[in-house]
Amino acid sequence: MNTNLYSQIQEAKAKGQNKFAILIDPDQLRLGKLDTILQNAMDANVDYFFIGGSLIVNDMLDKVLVGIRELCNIPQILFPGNSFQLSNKADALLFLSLISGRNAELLIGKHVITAPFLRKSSLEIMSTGYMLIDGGAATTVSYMSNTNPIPRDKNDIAVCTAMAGELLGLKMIYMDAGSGAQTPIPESMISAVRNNINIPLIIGGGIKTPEKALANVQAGADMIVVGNAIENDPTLVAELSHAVHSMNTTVNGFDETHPKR
Ligand code: 1GP
Repeated sequence: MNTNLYSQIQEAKAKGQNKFAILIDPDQLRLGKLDTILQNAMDANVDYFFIGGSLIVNDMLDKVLVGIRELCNIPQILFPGNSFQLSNKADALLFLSLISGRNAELLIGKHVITAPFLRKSSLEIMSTGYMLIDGGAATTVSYMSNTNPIPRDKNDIAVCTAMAGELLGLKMIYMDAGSGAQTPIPESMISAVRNNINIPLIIGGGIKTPEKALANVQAGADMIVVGNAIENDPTLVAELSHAVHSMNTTVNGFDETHPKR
């Protein structure tokens, strides 16, 4: 069981090394594709799996977590769309507070309900300020959360929101255009936020190409998350992972903080 993923993320950030995570939504996943995605992820040194979705309608969560664990040792981080998406079978949990919204339930309400379970669980808890950014069309997460995303041309709102999250003591900021977003987060917003916070910055939503992933890390993202594009085409894993890791310092050809598995 991995118990110190946050330290790993912080150390990588301090060394200027970027991380790549694949989002696996147990609802969307056709299980036939899981084996291919896992093999490609191991071959390409993917750093993490994020597991979750806005609307898990089946009971696949535990099955997916166990299935992945049997086949590979890439850490699994829960990215829950609601308080039912919890499982001790994962390594860690993004304890998300939806700081771009004004829905009290998602700022603190659900957290109160889940705190007793989390206190007893073996999960590493990573408190994360979650910021929805307008990705060009209404996404499941904006509808389900009953919140408005931050307009994509309002860098100042994004910066102030992320700064507030850091000042509140949150450990990471996750800016998300929403799964399947038509338009990913603009690089100008990523760099504006990067220049004003010190905690790790995760970027996701609508990233479909290695070029976009690279542009995002060049703009200051510490971690890139891709889901849909990989579900549609698992062969993209290698190029995306390579692009995200391409700026990392290497030792003897290998990422210093990411030994080949
Ligand atoms: C969504 O950031 C993730 O929360 C990934 O989005 O599925 O569009 O890659 P995509």
